[in-house]
Amino acid sequence: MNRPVLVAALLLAIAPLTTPAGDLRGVVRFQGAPPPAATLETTKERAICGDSVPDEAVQVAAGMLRNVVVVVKGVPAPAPGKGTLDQHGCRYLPHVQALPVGSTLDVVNGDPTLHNVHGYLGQATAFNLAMPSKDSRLSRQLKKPGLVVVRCDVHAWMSAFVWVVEGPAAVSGADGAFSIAGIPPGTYEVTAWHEKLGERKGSATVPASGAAVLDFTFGN
Ligand SMILES: [Cu+2]
Repeated sequence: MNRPVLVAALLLAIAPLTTPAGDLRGVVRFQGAPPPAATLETTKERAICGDSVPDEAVQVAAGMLRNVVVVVKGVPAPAPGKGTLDQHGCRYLPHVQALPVGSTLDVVNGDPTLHNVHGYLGQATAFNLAMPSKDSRLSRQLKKPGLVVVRCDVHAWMSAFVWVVEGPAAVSGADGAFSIAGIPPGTYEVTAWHEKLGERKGSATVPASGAAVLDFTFGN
């Protein structure tokens, strides 16, 4: 192998290790007076479900908004991974998650009763899994991108949201913070989605190393 070819081959070999990538991080704020903490009344199987469950739609703590899905547009999604959707006390856990397209969703029933996990992608059923007893476990691959809204046909108050994303993504935590790693340097559109409060758009220029900061604000 002559020298230029050897050098080119070496560069190709080490390229994956040296591809520059930065991070995007920020917080999601809720401006104005947050709605008071609410509950959803249960209507059956109260020995297992309790009299009520928390209404998890709008969760604000110290002015920060939880469960906002932040997605970077124009960058391929990370490799498919795994997510879990559990059922405890007649709630889905987690309430909101984001998974790269092609990921596998493991569904678990932690309750000693029948739940079902009916996922809708738009109007169409993406999956409909019966979970007859405690520790029932099923998996489904999420092949199509988009928002999967999950409902239980037995317990009408149960809901969860699984965003099957085509770009790097994160969900804001209880402190409103999110962080997405491994983004190639560049300027990107970034969307922030909340189940009740809609969508916000922003733009971020991600450096070759280090982090870009982009905050979002929802509210009244
Ligand atoms: Cu249920």
